[in-house]
Amino acid sequence: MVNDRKVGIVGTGFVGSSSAFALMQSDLFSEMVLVDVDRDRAEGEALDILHGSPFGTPMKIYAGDYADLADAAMVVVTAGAAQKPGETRLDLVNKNVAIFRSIIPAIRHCGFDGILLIVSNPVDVLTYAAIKMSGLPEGHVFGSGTVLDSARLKTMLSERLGVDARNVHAYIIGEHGDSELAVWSSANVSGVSLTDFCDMLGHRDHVRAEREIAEQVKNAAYEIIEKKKATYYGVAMAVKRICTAVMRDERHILPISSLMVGEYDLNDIAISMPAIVGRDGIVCRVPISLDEDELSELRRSAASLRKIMDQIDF
Ligand code: 6V0
Repeated sequence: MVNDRKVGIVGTGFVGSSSAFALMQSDLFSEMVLVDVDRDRAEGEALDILHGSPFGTPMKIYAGDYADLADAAMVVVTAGAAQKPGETRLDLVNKNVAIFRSIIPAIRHCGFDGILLIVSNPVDVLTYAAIKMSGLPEGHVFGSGTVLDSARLKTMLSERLGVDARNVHAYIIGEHGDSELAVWSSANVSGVSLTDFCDMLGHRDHVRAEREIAEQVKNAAYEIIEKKKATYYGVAMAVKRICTAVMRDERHILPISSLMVGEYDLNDIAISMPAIVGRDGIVCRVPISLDEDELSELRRSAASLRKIMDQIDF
């Protein structure tokens, strides 16, 4: 029996503990179990977060084992090595695929039958690995993908345009990493195309500005890691956003990483594109229109992921 008010987090480092802290304040769950190979770490984080919960909605928060995940409605996986300064997300691949070989079967063998959200990097490769290793229905396993990158894009556009980030509709799609792309052709501010909005504000050289912003989004993680060694608050809010879409059955459109089945002629690869997300996981993917350049960039992004995936025995 799935407990609709229970969430598990595997990996309680920077990202896992920040996600737990964000979820404690979300009112989505009344029970949260934290699992980590470093049991002391999981226990310490659980206690620290638990002690703050009476200021929100009191809930049960504890360190546990895989068996405690059996009836969770959602499990969020943030375990694994993180990027070091100068390292790309794809450099992490071998270390984290090896860690997934122990984590994912353990989650499955405990009887877990909920929604599995992958956050560890490289998130697209690890989402694919989790789909293959878990045996869960394909729509129940997906990655946080470019949800964070799209939030970074909206933040930067909002600052440039002087408008609420929630009125900015724009996506980063493709790999969550160096080959990701911004979909400028359909970017808009509350229905007004970005080009028209820039014209309205008297911003002239917006093509150059778009290029700069896309680069800043792509390099945001590197910049933060260079300055403070890790990134975690932004992604924790992305985790909370995705969990909200699932647990409240919002059918919200989010650029998660999921298994492609012919969209944009891509198959057997997990990559980010917008999808409707609800209580049963992925309701359907939404293949937004891309212009010719965007389509070839997306295919290039998929090809760079494929090159890495071909070296791994899933
Ligand atoms: P961290 O602070 O080193 O935490 C990792 C945690 O995983 C540690 O507590 C480890 O003990 C634990 N761990 C390692 N092996 C296992 C195992 N076999 N079973 C259980 N727990 C294990 O790293 P941090 O929290 O900073 O990053 C975690 C992952 O998130 C990394 O792969 C990052 O690259 C990734 N991120 C993903 C983002 C996204 O947008 N998808 C954003 C930021 C980071």
